[in-house]
Amino acid sequence: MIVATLLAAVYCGRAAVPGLVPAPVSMREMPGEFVFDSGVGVFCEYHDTELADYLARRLYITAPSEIWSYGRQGKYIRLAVDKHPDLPEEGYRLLVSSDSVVVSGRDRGGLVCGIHTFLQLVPPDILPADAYFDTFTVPCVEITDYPRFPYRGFSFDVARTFTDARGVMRLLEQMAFHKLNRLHWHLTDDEGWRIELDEFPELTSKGAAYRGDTSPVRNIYGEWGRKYGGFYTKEEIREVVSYARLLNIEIIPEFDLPGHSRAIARIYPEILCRGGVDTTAAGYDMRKVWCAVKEENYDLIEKILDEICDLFPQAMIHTGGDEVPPEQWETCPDCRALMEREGIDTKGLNTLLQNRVGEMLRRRGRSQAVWNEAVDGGFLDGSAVVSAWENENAVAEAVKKGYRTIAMPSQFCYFDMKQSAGEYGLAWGGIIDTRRVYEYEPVPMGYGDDAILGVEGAFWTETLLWNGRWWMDYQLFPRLCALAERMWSPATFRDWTEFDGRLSKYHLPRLSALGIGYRGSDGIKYLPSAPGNRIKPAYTVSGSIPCTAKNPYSNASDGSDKTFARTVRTPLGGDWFEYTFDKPVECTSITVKTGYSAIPRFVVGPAVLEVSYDGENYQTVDDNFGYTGTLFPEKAVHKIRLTVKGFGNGEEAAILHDLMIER
Ligand code: TNX
Repeated sequence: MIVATLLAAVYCGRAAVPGLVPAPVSMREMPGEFVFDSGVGVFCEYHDTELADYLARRLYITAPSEIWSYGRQGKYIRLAVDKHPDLPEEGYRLLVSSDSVVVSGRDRGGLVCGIHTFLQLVPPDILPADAYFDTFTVPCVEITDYPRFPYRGFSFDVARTFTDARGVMRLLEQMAFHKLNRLHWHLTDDEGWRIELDEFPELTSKGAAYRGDTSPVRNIYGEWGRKYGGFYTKEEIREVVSYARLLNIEIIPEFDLPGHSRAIARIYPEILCRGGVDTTAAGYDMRKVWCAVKEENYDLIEKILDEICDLFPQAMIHTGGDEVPPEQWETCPDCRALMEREGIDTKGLNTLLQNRVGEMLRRRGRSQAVWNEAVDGGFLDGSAVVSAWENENAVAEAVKKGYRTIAMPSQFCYFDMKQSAGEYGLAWGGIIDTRRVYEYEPVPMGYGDDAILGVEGAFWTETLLWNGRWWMDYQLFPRLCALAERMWSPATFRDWTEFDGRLSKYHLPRLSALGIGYRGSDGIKYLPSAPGNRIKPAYTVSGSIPCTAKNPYSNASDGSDKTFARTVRTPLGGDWFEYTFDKPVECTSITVKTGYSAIPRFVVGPAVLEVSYDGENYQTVDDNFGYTGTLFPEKAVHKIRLTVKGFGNGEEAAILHDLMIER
């Protein structure tokens, strides 16, 4: 078997045309190949040992990396930073010949990009973290390559749904593999505060890092009562920042204000306005906007920025400014007086606040980035970088006004959007498939490439919740590969058929090898069942709460996935729902689905899911049921029951679907 695996590595992985993603500016294939064997070492210049170690680790070279000296004999891989006056920043040359591999960056960033190109040239079998090969081959090529845009970003929301430091580092590796160089880390929002601060330990200890249950922050999506979340310690943040730096990725932390601030406002309600907005309708203070007048607020922001700047040395800092609901300022006597005095409206007040916060950053020698709404006031400081997300107009507007602009219109760059009509995900920005991303042109009409700083993809996580890592992979890949090509490759490289072929033939196998659960072009990858395995035996649904006349219980057993049952009120602890089969059913799996089918709202959980084989005795299948759950029965199933726990879902109703039963 070992021999067979080695042969497979030697022969199958030999790519006739190495299909790189993103496509390099120029590549010349040459006859021959570099045969890697256990005698090959990695050599580097004195200051780059960490990169040499990184490459050695990825290739399972156990010999220590060595400092390069001329006149070496034998085969080698050499990493260098050389003067390339003809190459732009982050450019590199990669030369694979039969006795050596030389990766030569115009700067350290270029070297990192070149290393990742080389990692795409090795057979995919080499890429898994637990693979080990004594020998493999790489085709001889000569590549000269450099990026189209200096800023190639990805924005990751860890505030709505927390992803731990390891998960973030996994994302960094995926980004580096596609030559992205900026992680915009969305660390604060209404549903969570994820950074540990020395001066304000309550933010994490009192629970702004957790939502649901006894936490002061409640869920919006999913279950009102389930407690979940987390935060990063300073130590973890430093570790992530340093791993990012190794991979040529700068992290831009976001402290989103003045809106999107419910989590911090739940801990420090004194930051809110003195206003007459109704705060109790939800049985919970839903306000989320910092008062723009209170001087103590600016003191607090200064102190928070002190600690953020310390954690992210030299970085640009994002201070939000998006989606500020105007009502709270409109009803605050202090904010109203300020707006009157300055002759501005709430948009202007957002800009005024951002300029004050920007000033704090500039005093610390830092750049400020803001969402495009901050431009709307008309006097945003000219040094601010604008993340233009609402649409292509917002990009054009920011460019026209002369701001350094990051193009990330949601209609092309938001990977929380669904990829086809029937799939899970949001749709307000449209249905975005890989082709739509690939065909996106980020530079506004009439401008050249240097009109924008670059491009950014985004993954917002309010709907991620329980489906976790696989859904993230599914949403990011291969759409991120397509966007990476727009960020890196020349504008003229734009042939969908060629890209699609290159992707499926060469790149998807690499993603598989890296353990990425990408979406297949048919959307099949994640479907839990093979088509044709589904059976629809007769059963009835009942419950402790009546359903509406329009959406009765029978809708959850009518054989159609388009109809659903909807209760007349929210389910509370003790409420139950039951599915009773006419005849006990033999099957391999039964999936219980509740809530909307595209996003987790109106779910039944938190609940206990039970099965009964005899119609009388129940066995627990899942005592932490959220919105869906699958059971793999041991024998014919008679009944299935859901019993609601705790607070219920915090919405006005619950929705139940047909069971998905597999033969
Ligand atoms: C808009 S993008 C938002 C986010 C949401 C996202 C959902 C932006 C600046 N604001 O708060 O998570 O839509 O797609």
